[in-house]
Amino acid sequence: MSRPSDYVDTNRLWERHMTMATYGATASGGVTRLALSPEDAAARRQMIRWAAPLGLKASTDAAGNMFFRLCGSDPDAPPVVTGSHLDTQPSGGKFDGVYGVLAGLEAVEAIVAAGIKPRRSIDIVAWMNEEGSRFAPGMMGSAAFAGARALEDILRVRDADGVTVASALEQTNELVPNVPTRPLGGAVHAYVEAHIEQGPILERENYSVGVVTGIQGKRTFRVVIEGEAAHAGTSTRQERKDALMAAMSMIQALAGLLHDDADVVKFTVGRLVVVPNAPSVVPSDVSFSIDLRHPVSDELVRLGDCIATVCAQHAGPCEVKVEELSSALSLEFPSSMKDRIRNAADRIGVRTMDIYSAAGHDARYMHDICASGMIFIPCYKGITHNEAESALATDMADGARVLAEVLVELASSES
Ligand code: HGY
Ligand code: MN
Ligand code: MN
Repeated sequence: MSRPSDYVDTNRLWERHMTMATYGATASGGVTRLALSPEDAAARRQMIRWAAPLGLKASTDAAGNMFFRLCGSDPDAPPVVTGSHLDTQPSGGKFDGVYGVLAGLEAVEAIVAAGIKPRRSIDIVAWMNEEGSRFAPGMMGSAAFAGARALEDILRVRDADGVTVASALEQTNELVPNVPTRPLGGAVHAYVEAHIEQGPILERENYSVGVVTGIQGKRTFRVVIEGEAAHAGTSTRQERKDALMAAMSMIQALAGLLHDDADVVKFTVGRLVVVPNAPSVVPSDVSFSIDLRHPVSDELVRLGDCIATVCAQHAGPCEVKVEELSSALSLEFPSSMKDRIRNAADRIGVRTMDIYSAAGHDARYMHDICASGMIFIPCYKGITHNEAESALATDMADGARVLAEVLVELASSES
């Protein structure tokens, strides 16, 4: 009996990644496709063009998530959902997020080619703003879908130019016309996300597929420091309210406090904004981001709760405000989903290893509302959030083959 995985087409999957990479292509071979940008809209239109011949019904919700539905024989049964994100980091690669959306499309195309009509509908989803670089925090679309974040809260977030998510979403919808809307959220039977590992383990251990056991916890903050602009030549150190010096002192103190020899704590200051950012003016206003991660939730809580105190202690003559943008504890995916992925891979002769995710994914929010799981494939030397990100076509196809088998099983199940 032919299996859906037999119909996965390695070249088609690879070529679609190369086509998607043209939407926001950079001179050095990476991709800049920020959430709700014109490039994001182009990628969405491309998905519609690929989905239409398969009879997939496109729709979008109030959070800007996009769905492509393979209708099942029982329209009332909660659907199975698979996907990831199309937005990238500013200097991103061709595979982070995109692989999950295109592996979902490839798996569904294989299911259709195999002549399988699932009982449950299968939705391929492209979540809005997973990366959180233009609009912070990330995972906005999946968080709103799962009810972890209020829609109003995400719509009012502004980018560095003061553009709100609401108005960027309006522009995107104008650039992607005639897509029916659907209610935000709703019952989901199960969710499976395919993604590149964004680490070196699978490649080093020579596995093409990883069964993801869980995702480490992550807390993000924005620190805003208010000082006073002054002349670099005439103002004395005594009288200065130098917001950048205060920021440096805070970051130095946090780096010391969060340093662990075991190198498990992940502390990142990825964004630093200095105002007026002029060589001969003492900085009046500085803001910086904090991305803090740890696999042990208690540790993440304990360390994250120190941040506001440390910043206040190092503010000097400046004012400081610490805002927590997101907080998500570590999670373990249900064994039922891990076993299902492992068994599907075994059935089609794909070797797997269990692997923990140090990176965050939209599956984190779907885990709160339905049985969820993730399938990893290797990426070159674990390089990611970097224009040099790369993956092998054969690994991508193996991941899509396992995904196709899992989706058919889930979409055929009664309970
Ligand atoms: O930050 C993350 O973990 C994800 O790759 N956006
Ligand atoms: Mn991602
Ligand atoms: Mn990412």
